[in-house]
Amino acid sequence: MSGGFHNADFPMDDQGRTYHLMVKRGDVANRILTVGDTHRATALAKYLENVHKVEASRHFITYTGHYHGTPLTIVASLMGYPNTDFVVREFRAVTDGPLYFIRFGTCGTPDPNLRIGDLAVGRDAAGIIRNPDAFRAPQADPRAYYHITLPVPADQTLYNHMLAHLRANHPDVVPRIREGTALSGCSFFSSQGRPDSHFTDHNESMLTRITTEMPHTVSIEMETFHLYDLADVSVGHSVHAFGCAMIIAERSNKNFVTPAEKERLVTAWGIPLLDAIAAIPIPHEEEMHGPECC
Ligand code: DUR
Repeated sequence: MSGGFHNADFPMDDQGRTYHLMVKRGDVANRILTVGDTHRATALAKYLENVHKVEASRHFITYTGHYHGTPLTIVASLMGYPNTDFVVREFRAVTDGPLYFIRFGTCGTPDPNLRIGDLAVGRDAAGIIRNPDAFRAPQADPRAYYHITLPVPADQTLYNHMLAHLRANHPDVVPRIREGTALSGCSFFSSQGRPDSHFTDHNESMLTRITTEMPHTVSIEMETFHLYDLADVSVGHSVHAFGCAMIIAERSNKNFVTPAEKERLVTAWGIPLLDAIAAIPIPHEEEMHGPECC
């Protein structure tokens, strides 16, 4: 166990481990698959060789190993903006060179043409942020309760690589890839337009608002926008991001995924995505210092 953390601005212990993920230099590869829950991370980490596991007390788990010979990290990044922030910043702090984050999450969809089991891919992403100030006074405009941000595009080169690789190597799954805008709420409930009789959320018109203001929306979840936002403001654009999510909720008819179907989707989409991540070209990779695990 470590003797404590130093530097309140970016806490690290004496062994150079970060405060929330507990990762140090050598623990993280430059190609990263981020999934929401520990179960999905553990299921996909079975496909890595020479695995090194870092489990932090806050439930983050980082697996790093080789995927068909290529160093690759799979992280359980949990849910929402703050957890996404921890993962991206703490991984960035302990690595060198470009970082490639591929988010493979779950989502709902407002689009009645999309189905549970489809993969919603974020060509761009926008946030839906609850505005607490609006709740302290009556609002003439019901849109004042939630701010929908401007969309941030995915990393174009990474996006093209991922889609091209999936199309060339996994043509069977291609018909179920749905490209469009990923919307990331600051909550699973209020900002995603879920009714909750215990709270005054002023979100009754949210799904209609999404389908009229953001008609290309394929997914509603809680992370992709922050990932794209951070990648966009990374110094020297050293962070590259691509976000996709398997649809588990059809918001137009209230259908929700069964446990068996969700389990099946983890590898049905996870393996094609791992294949595509391992094939991401990294400039000057041979000169870089890779992870120490493997
Ligand atoms: N998620 C949503 N909304 C949905 C379905 C899935 O936010 O309707 C994602 C994002 C978050 C987790 O990580 O799953 C919440 O259950």
